[in-house]
Amino acid sequence: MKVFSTLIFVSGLISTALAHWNYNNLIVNGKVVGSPYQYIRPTTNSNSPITDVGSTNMRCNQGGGSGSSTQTYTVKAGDEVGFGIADVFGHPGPQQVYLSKAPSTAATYDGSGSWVKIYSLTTSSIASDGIKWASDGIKSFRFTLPSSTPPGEYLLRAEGLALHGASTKGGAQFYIGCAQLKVTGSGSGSLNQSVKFPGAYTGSEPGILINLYWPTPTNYTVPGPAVWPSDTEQHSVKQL
Ligand SMILES: *[C@@H]1O[C@H](CO)[C@@H](O)[C@H](O)[C@H]1NC(C)=O
Ligand SMILES: *[C@@H]1O[C@H](CO)[C@@H](O)[C@H](O)[C@H]1NC(C)=O
Ligand SMILES: [Cu+2]
Repeated sequence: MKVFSTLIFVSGLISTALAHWNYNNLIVNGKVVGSPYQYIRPTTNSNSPITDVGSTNMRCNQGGGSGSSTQTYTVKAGDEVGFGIADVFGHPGPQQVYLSKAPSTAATYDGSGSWVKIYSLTTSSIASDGIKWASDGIKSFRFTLPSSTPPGEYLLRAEGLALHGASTKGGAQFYIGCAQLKVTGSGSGSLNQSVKFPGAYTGSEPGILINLYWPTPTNYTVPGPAVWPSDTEQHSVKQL
């Protein structure tokens, strides 16, 4: 029995780590640019999630506070961008992306400024057997960098929220990765509807503190501000 339970314990650990992910590839206009982590800040916690919404690690993950080893990729406002992952979105929940303008360069920016949400991929369906997530079974997602994004250097922050253990406060898991972008063009939007990290979440939102399994949820409210510049939630995904 002892051997048996040890085996279960070990395989539990393995499948837990295998269910996790890192955002490692930047996608621009339909293709991966560069090599993994060339334009995305690496983390120092392997693929473990952040669970303390009050931590500065909510900005760009543990070890992502500066980008000295990361390059900055030039895009135009209105380009299509996206993220690829290692290895699978192995836990249920939404995928959201936030954008923050650097005071000077993206590489030296710690993410302490204001962030707007520019992408929110949520449920594909909600039925009597529960919520189906649009990120089920995918390995990448793509979206438009708003054409009104003003020129400058930015951090583009992918956030995957895992809700399998979210029925108690602090049980939700945040998987985070920041890409460094230089945006060109003549966008002149105002980056309003912004939030800070930490600060954007309290951890008690109905979309963060939620029991996915019982009673079966019949609705889902994604946490965070409205999507900028026009409030649109995505229910299906454009993969690479
Ligand atoms: C943000 O700016 C746009 C365009 O100026 C405006 O329509 C919108 O109401 C603003 N939103 C907020 C939350 O201030
Ligand atoms: C679902 O709707 C109820 C009633 O409006 C609300 O109290 C609850 O917070 C919502 N749940 C989620 C996860 O959005
Ligand atoms: Cu896990």
